Amino acid sequence: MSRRCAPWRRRRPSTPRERWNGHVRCLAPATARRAVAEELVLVERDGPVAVVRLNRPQQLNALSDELMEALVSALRELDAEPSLRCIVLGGSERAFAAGADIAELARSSAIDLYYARRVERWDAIRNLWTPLVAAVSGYCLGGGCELAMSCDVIVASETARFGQPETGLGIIPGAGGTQRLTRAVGKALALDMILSGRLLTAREAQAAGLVARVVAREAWLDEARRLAHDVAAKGPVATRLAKEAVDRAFEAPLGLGLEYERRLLNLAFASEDAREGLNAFLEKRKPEFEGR
Ligand code: CO8
Repeated sequence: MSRRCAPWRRRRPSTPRERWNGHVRCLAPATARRAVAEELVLVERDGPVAVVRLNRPQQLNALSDELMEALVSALRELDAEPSLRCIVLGGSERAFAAGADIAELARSSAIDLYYARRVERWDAIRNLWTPLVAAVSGYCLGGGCELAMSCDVIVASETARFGQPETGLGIIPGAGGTQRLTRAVGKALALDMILSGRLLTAREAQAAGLVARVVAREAWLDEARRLAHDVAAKGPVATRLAKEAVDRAFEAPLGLGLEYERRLLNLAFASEDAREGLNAFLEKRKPEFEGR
């Protein structure tokens, strides 16, 4: 059965179509936008873990405005789900992400960038409660590297290449690269990468402290999933508070950071999860955390 297009469909010939039982189905604009967003970001649930994959393979997952919008909205939705305990964020085998979309940047004025609220999207990722594991294979460059660094842990395939090549385009890293990379690998290596465009191999990135685990080419996603399931098995209140406390280590002097940690420990201690975890150990059983 094929359907006639609604009048708005005829006025907007560029609205995406969907193949449905061999026929073209016309999509209302909101539905069409959602379909496009769903294609740009693939979400798969695996119990308490979600795997979110960037999906612009022709452009090596370059982070267009549309892709970032879809990504942030998918992550926010997942973050609000109480049963979700950890998120894996990955790309394809060839590229985690090759940076911001250069064609889009070239078309933008400084004022476009200023008003585009792009930075707010990056803040939204940083402010997620749920622990995020970046699963990196292939190119992880520019905004892609900044995206991986916005996650809590990076698992890399031995094929991964990390870099901040923005100065080669006449710009500088703008989504945290100059700050997070420097904190992760130190000033000497960060400046080497940012000024010369040097790419780090996965092993170099691991030795420098940017990457937590390096695995064989075929294992990048499975290892990230495995790690996410390990995180998901822990007390959810505790993993969220621990992430918050570690992040604070990069923002506050030691004394304030220790004070913050003490307060978060008290908060964790007051949770039902803490009662459950401590008692389960004494009763020699597996804890059943409720995230409260
Ligand atoms: N943007 C848009 N398209 C891209 C990008 C990109 N970043 N990277 C690759 N592509 C496209 C290519 O144009 C090409 O498209 P087509 O087939 O239509 O010609 C396709 O992807 C495949 O790329 P290549 O043919 O170049 O593939 P190679 O294997 O030869 O090279 C590289 C792979 C080395 C990754 C190469 O593509 C490259 O150097 N890409 C650009 C890397 C880069 O400079 N990234 C930094 C971008 S700027 C940035 O990230 C700033 C972030 C600031 C954020 C601010 C937020 C507020």
